[in-house]
Amino acid sequence: MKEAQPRTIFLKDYQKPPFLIDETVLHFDLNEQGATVKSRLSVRRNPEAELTTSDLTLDGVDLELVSIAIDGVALSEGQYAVTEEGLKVIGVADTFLLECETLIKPQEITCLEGLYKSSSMFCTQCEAEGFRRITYYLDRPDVMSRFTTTITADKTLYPVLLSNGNEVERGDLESGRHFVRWEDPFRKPCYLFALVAGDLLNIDDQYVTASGRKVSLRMFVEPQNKDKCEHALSSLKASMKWDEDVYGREYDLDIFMIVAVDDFNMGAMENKGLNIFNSSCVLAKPDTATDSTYQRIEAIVAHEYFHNWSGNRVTCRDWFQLSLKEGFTVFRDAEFSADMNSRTVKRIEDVNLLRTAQFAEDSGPMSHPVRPSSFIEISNFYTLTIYEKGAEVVGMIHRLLGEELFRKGSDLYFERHDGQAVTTDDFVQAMQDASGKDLTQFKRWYDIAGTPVIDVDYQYDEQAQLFTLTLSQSCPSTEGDADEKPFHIPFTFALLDSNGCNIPLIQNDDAVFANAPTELVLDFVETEQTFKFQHIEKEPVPSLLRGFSAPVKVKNTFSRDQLLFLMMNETDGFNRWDAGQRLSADIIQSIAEDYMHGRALNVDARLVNAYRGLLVSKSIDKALLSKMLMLPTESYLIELADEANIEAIHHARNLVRDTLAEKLKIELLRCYQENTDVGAAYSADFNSIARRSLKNSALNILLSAGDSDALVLAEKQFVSATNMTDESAALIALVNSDFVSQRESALNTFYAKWKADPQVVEQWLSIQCTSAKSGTLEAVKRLMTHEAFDIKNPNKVRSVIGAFCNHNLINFHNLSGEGYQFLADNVIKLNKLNPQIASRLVTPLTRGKKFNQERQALMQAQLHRILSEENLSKDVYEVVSKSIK
Ligand code: 0A1
Ligand code: ZN
Repeated sequence: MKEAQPRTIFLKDYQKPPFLIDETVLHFDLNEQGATVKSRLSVRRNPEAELTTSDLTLDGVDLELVSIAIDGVALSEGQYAVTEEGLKVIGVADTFLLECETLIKPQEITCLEGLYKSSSMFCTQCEAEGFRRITYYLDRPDVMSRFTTTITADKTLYPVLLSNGNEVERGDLESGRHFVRWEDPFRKPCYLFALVAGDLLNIDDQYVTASGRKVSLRMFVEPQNKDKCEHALSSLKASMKWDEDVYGREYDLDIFMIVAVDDFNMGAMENKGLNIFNSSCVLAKPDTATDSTYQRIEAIVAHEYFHNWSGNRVTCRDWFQLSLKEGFTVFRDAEFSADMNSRTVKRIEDVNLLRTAQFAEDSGPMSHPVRPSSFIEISNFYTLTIYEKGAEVVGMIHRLLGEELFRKGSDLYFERHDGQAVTTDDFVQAMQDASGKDLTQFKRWYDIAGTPVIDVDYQYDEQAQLFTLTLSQSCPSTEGDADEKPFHIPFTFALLDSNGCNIPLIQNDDAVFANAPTELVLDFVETEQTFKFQHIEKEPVPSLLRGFSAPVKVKNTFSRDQLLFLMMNETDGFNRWDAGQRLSADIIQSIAEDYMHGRALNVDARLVNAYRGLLVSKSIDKALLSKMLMLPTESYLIELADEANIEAIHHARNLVRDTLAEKLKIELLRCYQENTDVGAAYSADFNSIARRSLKNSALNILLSAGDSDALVLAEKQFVSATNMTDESAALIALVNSDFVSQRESALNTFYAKWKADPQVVEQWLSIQCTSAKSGTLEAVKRLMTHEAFDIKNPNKVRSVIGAFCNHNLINFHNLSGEGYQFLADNVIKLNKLNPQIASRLVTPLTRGKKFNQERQALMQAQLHRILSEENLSKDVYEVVSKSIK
């Protein structure tokens, strides 16, 4: 056990920085043994600081201090002190020039923070607190400085030397070395600093901004990836155009660079002018990347680009405000993806993630508000709550204000705070000031953790032709709290008649009938609130929380027949899909109950008929249909349960799927044929994606049920596919089937074909590890000894250990407890190598609450084992200690 427990940092303790750094001049000497970093910082006392101190305290981790001087005079012992956490310079003046030289060892860094090596290249990751691993600094986002960076290195090994801003000078040096100098004209916090050095190729493009400025777009990759850049570059151009059109935001430097690196903890990083991407989130060509990878790349490229305004030009005051940049930027990238593709499908995907994973986080031991009030390790707070719920919160402001006022608000926000480090309150204030809409109550969304629950009650009075809707809200995290106050919830609502047509909504008799809206965003602000709608001639079916207008749980109020009606007739695409999910979930849940009680198992024929209706429908949008064909996932079914029985859920869900395969074989085969193109060139437009998704879902359903006609189709598709979507879909279908020899042979063929391509190998690994059939614990352990696996590479860890523990639930939760032990073993191993990855990986062990006592005890035992490890990182300590009961 650690002797001293890690310190908790509180928002309430925030104080302005006592010193500011106006200029930061950096000089890097990159060598094979290590790197020398010289810094020249123009420091001055902050006139606004609450706290005056005579000493300057800088952050620094694992640095070797070589020299230190102030205003050109070397400091002697006693004038400074080096500690575990940094450097204290004693008794400084109001303004001075601080010069430091430090030695670092990028080659030895396995945590992938600061300056490190990924294969043959040097690269950096400074968010959140990585810069302190490069040099002594005020490593906090409210210290913004102008950076000049000179990099020197061997010219043959590292012909490309990059940093933020514009290149201002380059030249050759002695001994085969060279240098490049970069200047970033924009003040920025050090978490946005970046450096890359390597033997990289560049693929170039150009963008002309709305005001006519030419911007060079340059993507740097290792030579073997030069044909995988096109999609990222076209996504970048589309993002630049979209941000001009929708937010009036132009790019501000002469060059925008993207670099792909193989070893990266997250998806990508928005460093000013020099975005660094995980290779798996940026490299694509049709024969190696699936449709979902294409869409993910489009979204992540946009996300990082949008940060240039929401994050870089206007940044966060402190890390408690992380959602200021992340929630807003996720909202922006989601809107972008919705505009580029199917809006309904994008919403379905986002809500699916929110309801399965974010809701679980929000009711788990690490639950925190969108603006947390404390943390031990900030890396643990790059969460679904900060990102996805944060985006929902911004989305609700958008819904409450409407398009035009929201744009006025964002214009005011960017104008008012350009060049500043601000808070989520500043964001809401700008929205309020620009719109005139009072958002005081709304702010509660930022401060309170947990998912609010809405109870819906409604009545129809035929005589009075009156429909009365009563909504009541509560939040589990504030239950019993004397101060429990309601949230301001935008509740989008409609009424449908028996033909599925929207009925005009008249709340006030004076309203002119013809102009009455057919959809309303209700301001639901009381604990219990009633809304009345007049002139409703026949009993309607209510359409609730359309488009999932707020991140809440709506207690299920519908009968199966009503859900069937909505599944066939809802005019809101999201709600139509959701009705199908609710109906399927309800049916699976009752089969699971019967399974647990040893009763006969039957699939409600209404579901089969509904699916038949969808499959034969000529009018339904294919993108929506492709989503409707997917049954609720096991993770979502677990999230819906009070106490989940994974065996029962797994069995019941499979039974429903197999019944659909059996009863709808003809329709599914037709769907497969009708959506198969032979010889067509690959296109990633959303219609083509929907058609591929449809046919591959049909194939998967049939083959999982053991259909031999589907086996023939899958084998044919596997060998003849001209794109990775179809090739991997065929492999997935085979791997999830009981055709053992075909499964093994397909896996071997696939690996032999693609073993040189890391992005495809990642897919190969995760396809096996997520399959209930092929991904048993033994098989997963065997894969960890395969040449394709490398525990130091986060993508490989995610594809094997992460995939198994998060998505192969029936095997991970095996009652032997071996799955839990396996995860704990690997968390312990990774704790030393890469604490961020270790602490993210541990999540499934913290979700015990949903399972029975026996499983909970097994999970807790593993958490205790982890906690008793020596030298536990802050990252793992925080998650595990908060999860122990
Ligand atoms: N800001 C990046 C994500 C990111 C966050 C933390 C990192 O290291 C701890 C790396 C990247 C984004 O939102 O894309
Ligand atoms: Zn981001």
